[in-house]
Amino acid sequence: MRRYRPYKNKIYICITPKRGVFKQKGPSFFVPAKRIYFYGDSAYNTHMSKERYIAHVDMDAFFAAIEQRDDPGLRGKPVIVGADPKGGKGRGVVSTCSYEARKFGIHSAMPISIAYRKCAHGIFLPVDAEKYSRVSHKMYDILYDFTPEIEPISIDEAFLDISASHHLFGGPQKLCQSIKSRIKDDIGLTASIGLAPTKMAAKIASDLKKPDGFVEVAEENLLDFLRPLDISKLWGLGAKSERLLRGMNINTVGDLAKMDINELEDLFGKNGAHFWNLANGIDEREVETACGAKSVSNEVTFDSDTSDKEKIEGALMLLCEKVSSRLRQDGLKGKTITLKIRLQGFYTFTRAVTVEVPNNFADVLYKEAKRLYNRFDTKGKRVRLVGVRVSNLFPASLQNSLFEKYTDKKIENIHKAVDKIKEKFGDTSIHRATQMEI
Ligand code: DCP
Ligand code: MG
Repeated sequence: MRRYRPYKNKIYICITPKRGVFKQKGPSFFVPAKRIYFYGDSAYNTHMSKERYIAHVDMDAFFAAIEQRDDPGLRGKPVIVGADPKGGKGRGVVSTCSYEARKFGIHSAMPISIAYRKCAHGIFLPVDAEKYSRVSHKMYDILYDFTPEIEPISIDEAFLDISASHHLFGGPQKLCQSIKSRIKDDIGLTASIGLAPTKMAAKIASDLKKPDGFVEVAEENLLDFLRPLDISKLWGLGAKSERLLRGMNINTVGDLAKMDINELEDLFGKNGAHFWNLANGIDEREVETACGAKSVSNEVTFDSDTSDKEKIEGALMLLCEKVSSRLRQDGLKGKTITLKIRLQGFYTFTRAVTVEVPNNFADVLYKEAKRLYNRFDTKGKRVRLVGVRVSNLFPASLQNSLFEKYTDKKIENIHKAVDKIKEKFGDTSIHRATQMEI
């Protein structure tokens, strides 16, 4: 047998979270020359993966409610905020109206002359944009006390990803109730909140029990929740597409969910798969915080479609290394790890998980990406492409008290050492043992 000794006289650096960095002469396994191997283990057991909890907060009758708050004489009365009705001859529209005015069929964007006809005895008030904007700032200040992950949608409406912070407030439901109480106590107004695993469901839920509502859609009830909804509730479905579907007797989200994805793709192109996904509760869109880069990602297409688990996991590890490096270069950490899988036939899926602690460690990314991949059912199809994306980004320097207890200086130092090695010897100088060429 040929003796394989390419490692003679070479120094190998092994790094383990437990033992730190040490040097040894020659490894005990076959590895390509000039490579330094990095052994990670499950050093991140404290970083529990979590289900997604997205809250959609929407103030009730916002402009009108502020006016009622400031003038007790308006409470319980139909208040219409908007253009001057000029005795029914006014131009312009209704901005909003109190729930008492809604009973007369008045709503936002309705011509003010029609609103006047419907409720001439209503109290018509002009828009006080500056005042509403001040209240809006107070509302956002309250929301930021519960999570930094906020996507502002409008003056009175925002998405919150509370997956990582709810444990500090006694769970997702308690956190939502606390937001409602704070808004009531501090600003004297009511908000309605929808809590769900997806943005679309959270948004629909917040509207169901207005005013002062709270509706939770648990992960296991998501499909039951979506099924009876009218298809007009589906995000992004235009009036033309809606008419087309109704013509085919598809009237509810459940009807759409049962359709063949191929048929939908024939009808709506790539939007077809998107609608099918939404109808089936698949909505990986994230809460996009207003902070610079939204995500860092990398993906690879295999030379030929493959079912080889080792090859796919090797590819994932390489991708995680690259994303991790890029995050650290850019001084960022992220909390949401998304796996992208394209199967033969070009079917593309994403699966995401949010971890408690923002991080940029390749080990954590790989552990999560691998877990997502292992949970994914390819239904016997071969894999064409895999990708890894990290989002919900934070500055790496952020000493956020929400996460402080989890930071592990040792592990941080190991990654810094890896970065230094890469800086000196190049990107390919250091890899994990299971990582494969692709
Ligand atoms: N607005 C407006 N013109 C519109 C819609 C809204 O000026 N066409 C303003 C007035 C609303 C505020 O934006 O008070 C928030 O819009 P919403 O759609 O959230 O409506 P409301 O908060 O008034 O009522 P709801 O309880 O239905 O959320
Ligand atoms: Mg509102």
